[in-house]
Amino acid sequence: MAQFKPLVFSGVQPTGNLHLGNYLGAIVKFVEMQKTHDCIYCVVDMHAITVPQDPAQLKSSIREVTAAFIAAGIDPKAHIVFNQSQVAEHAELAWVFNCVARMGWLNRMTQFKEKAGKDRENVSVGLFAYPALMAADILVYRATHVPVGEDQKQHLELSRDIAQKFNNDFAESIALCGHGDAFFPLPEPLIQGPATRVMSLRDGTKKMSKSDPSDYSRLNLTDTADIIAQKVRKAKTDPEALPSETAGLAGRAEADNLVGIYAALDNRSKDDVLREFGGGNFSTFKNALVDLAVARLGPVGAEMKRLVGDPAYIDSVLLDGGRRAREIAAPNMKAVKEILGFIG
Ligand code: AQP
Repeated sequence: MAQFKPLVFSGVQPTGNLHLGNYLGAIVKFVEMQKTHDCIYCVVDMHAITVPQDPAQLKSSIREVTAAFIAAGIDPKAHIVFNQSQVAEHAELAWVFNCVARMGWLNRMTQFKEKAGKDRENVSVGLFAYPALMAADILVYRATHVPVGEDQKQHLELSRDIAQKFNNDFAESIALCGHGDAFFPLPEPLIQGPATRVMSLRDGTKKMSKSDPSDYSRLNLTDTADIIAQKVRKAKTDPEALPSETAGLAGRAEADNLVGIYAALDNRSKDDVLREFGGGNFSTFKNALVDLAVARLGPVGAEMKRLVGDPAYIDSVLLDGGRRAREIAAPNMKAVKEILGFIG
């Protein structure tokens, strides 16, 4: 198989309040990957419109996600930060991938089933085709590594299947056009880091999510210290004391989640956290969790608010990133068209 230059790509949707799950599951890893790789981080606004969006709200959410990236420590000069819709090649390659991906593959996507629910006939075609656009986001840069939370594993596997099928279907043309035995890398999901699946504060069996109607289900990056304290104190628990070892968290989804959040925020293992708090009651533990969450999220939220107050700066970052992203995407898309047999 051809060798590809290591390149990281990942995206976040501008669809509402960024929460602790997005932060620990994705953004913290984005920051880390900058030390070892060239990285492209994208505010995926075209994914956002797969469900209805208010245009004014969408614009401010795009700026807010960009601000979160920068506030968390992503360097938009050393790496690339931009919003997806600026680079038309994402949509162009997505169409090609719509023609490569099979209906059966997309029919198996659990996120579509969850989001469409009983209203399947009424959701947008875009919601169904979302994973093909996601594959295009990654592969239009021929990116090799994709840091994501656990919930995106299935979509990443589909991206690999699409890349593989394209490489197989067009193997002869790929070779004739001088690209060896494969045009696309098989992108590797990086599902690791502090917390790959942060659960809702109200229900430890559901993932923390932007679209949960209860704001008490999540800690938002811009929550004030008072709000964080209220949400953590109201977080669902059970009547038992905290166990002294992780084995004792089995079957206790809410306790497991809170201990996992504490461990992730403090860069410790769950066992280590339980050595400190095991045997104690939840109220002592929750007080410590409030202090830790405020200490970790407070500075990020404050910096986000400062950056959002300077939209001209945020927009300049996105425009510069868009220009640099296009420089990589355009020649790749041109090569895809040549491989397909298109003229021009
Ligand atoms: N609860 C989570 N735990 C760990 N990682 C998570 N991610 C999302 N929720 C959790 C990761 O955050 C990145 C950006 O996600 P996204 O905004 O592009 O899409 P999403 O997964 O749809 O996020 P939400 O918050 O759950 O939104 P809704 O409510 O619209 O479904 C991804 O890497 C994701 O894995």
